[in-house]
Amino acid sequence: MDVKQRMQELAQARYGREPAQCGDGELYRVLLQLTQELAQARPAPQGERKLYYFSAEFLIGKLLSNNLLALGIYDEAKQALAQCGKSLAAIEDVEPEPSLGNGGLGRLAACFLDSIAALGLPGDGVGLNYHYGLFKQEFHMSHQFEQPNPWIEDDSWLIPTGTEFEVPFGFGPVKARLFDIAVPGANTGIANRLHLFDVEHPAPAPREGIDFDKTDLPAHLTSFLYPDDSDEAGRLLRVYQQYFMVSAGAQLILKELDERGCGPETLSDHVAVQINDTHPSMVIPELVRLLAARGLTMDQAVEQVSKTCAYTNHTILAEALEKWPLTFIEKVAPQLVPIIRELDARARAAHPDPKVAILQGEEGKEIVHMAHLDIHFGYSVNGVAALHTEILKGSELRHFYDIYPAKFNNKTNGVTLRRWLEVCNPQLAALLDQCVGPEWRADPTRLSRLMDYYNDSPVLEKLLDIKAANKRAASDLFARDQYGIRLDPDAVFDIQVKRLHEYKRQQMNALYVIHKYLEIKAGKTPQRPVTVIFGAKAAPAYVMAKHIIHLILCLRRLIENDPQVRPWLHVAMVENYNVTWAERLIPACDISEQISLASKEASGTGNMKFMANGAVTLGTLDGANVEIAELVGPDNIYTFGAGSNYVIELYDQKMKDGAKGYQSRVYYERPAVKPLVDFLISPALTSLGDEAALKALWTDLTTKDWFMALLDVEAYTAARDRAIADYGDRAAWARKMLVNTARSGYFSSDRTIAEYNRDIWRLG
Ligand code: 26Q
Repeated sequence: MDVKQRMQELAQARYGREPAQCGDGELYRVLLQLTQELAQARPAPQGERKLYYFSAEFLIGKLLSNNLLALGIYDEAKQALAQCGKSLAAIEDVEPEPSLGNGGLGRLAACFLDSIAALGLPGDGVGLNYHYGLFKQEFHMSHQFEQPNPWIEDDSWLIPTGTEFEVPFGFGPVKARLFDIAVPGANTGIANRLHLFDVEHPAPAPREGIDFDKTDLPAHLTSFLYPDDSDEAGRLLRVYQQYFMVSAGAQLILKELDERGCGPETLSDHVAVQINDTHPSMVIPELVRLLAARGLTMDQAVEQVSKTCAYTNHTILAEALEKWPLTFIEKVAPQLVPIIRELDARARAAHPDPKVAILQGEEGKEIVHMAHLDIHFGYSVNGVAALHTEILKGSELRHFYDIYPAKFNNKTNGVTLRRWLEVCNPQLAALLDQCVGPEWRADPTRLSRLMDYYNDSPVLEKLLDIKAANKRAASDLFARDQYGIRLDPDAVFDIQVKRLHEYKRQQMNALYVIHKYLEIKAGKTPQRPVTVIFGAKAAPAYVMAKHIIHLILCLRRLIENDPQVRPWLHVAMVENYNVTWAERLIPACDISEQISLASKEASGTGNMKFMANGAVTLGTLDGANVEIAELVGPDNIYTFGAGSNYVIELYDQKMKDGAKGYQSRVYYERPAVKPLVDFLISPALTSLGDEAALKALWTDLTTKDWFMALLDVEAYTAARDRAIADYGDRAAWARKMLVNTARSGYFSSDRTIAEYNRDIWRLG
């Protein structure tokens, strides 16, 4: 296709004008249509077995640039636009960003779809079409507020398919309507699909905030993505959403199986279902139910489903492991209850240890352990980084590993370097083309050839120049979109962007800010200015997370108003951090903060994106940081803090005797720590914000500190000061950047998906 010509035709047909006379919004819709036409003309890949990737979240981000790239017309489109005086960046600004995910798990699902298509594998996503996504974050008076994020416009990536299924809820049937988003594969001629189910009559957005009438369930099933929090309200709604997704998805699978001319007794020969955390776990009993309804015996149905479904675990935080009261399921989908009882009975007969039972608790108060269902009746259980899988086998799922050692396997996460390097950092991508050849785009392990330039001054200079340019660009966009707030591009950019959670320890980062602030006030200026950038949404009901945001925003104000400190230290927090902000900030980062309490972060994927873009990691030996450290070597990463074995030991001690194990008070009393923590309740800070919130945070840190920020804060401060000092030797720092990019090829999601296919899916 001649892109320029087609753009002209579409601009004329839609708006009666030449592209040069169109506004950015009009050109966005022209390019959307053009891209859709090309993607929809592509055939689906064929194979014996087809994958269905079930996930409650697909954090896909904006799609225009990625789809242009996958369709092989990115450069052509950019040029055609340039010829009529338009910029692709400006046009992309118009595109609304869907927020169909909380964070890592949702973004991983999006990277996986990109890689499945790029490898030419037959695999579709199955999820929900949330109209208002996760909330949009606003800051007022240094507090977070939540608003709906409507993203569906008349012209959107959603393709109505006309396919509908009835989902049989306890209160009656609800129609599920299928919309698809095309997923074209880069460098292949094929396209897969992301299937998003929607209700027939979606409710309008609430006028203010994200509360809605919970009694009108059928209209609200696909309104919001329920956030990752521990609050009770809305949990029942989440079970309704989950059943809506898996029932419609299971019916789609059986319909497609039938269309291929295959009987239900051959399900596992033709279908693989990947269950992305336990959110879609009800697909197991639902498939059993539907197969039985199609004439299979219970034995046959269970066998087929057990050879079809595979489960990925993304967390070891006990509170995030889904356990639903059986009464919820009785209400939502009563037809599943006898099936779950039957599966539980079969599991108990084979494995009498009550710890591995699916149903636990006394009659009438039973709870369903969703992960247990997956492990007994799935054929694969995987963790998402080497350390995480070892912890699952040795601690969290030890009893299951004893029973089913062969089911357990590791699949270290990866990210699509098409979005996270090619599109978001075109200058670095071009330099890599020159140094290692453009083949790295199809085979990221070729990035290791960059090591040949370890002592090449012009290349090292170029790396520094590109980083500086990316920092300036990020500063400009920050000033444009974040209330005119300026970042100093000459400062060290030290960035922590991820969901707000105590285990990720943004509060420890804030304690470092206080440490620097107090040093500067005492006359000790740092070697160079540092800009500390945060981006994080807190779940609306997660009180402590909201207090931490408040602390960060108060520190920002404090420093803004202090002429002695401001030249040296700057705190910025992005409002409504999302995929688009990630694409702007990651290429601009010098120091990547990955400071979770060891053993708590299953993998992390931001850490991989930062690494590929030449940031140096400051992190604990947690999740995939461990693998990053092995790949880059000790000179090219800053690690610190307690190790995972020690942390697990501390928790075990506390479990056995509350007076044993970690005692935050002991660390609080240390002379280097106390002033930092006490600053939270100093008049300097409390006068700027909500004294009660800051006091609550102080009390938590000094008496509980469940995620042990005070245990690591001294080692963290030392490691961070060392990193900032090392930054001054520009040539040495450039080498660290080079090594990080050179070693990042392993973290391509193409590699991860090739492993899933080889070990789990075998799509043929
Ligand atoms: C559960 C019950 C009720 C309501 C919400 C939830 C819920 C929702 C989302 C629980 C968990 C999540 C999301 C988890 C998540 O994002 N995990 C991250 O997965 C990444 C991809 O594997 C890892 O890199 C991260 O380490 C892990 O935290």
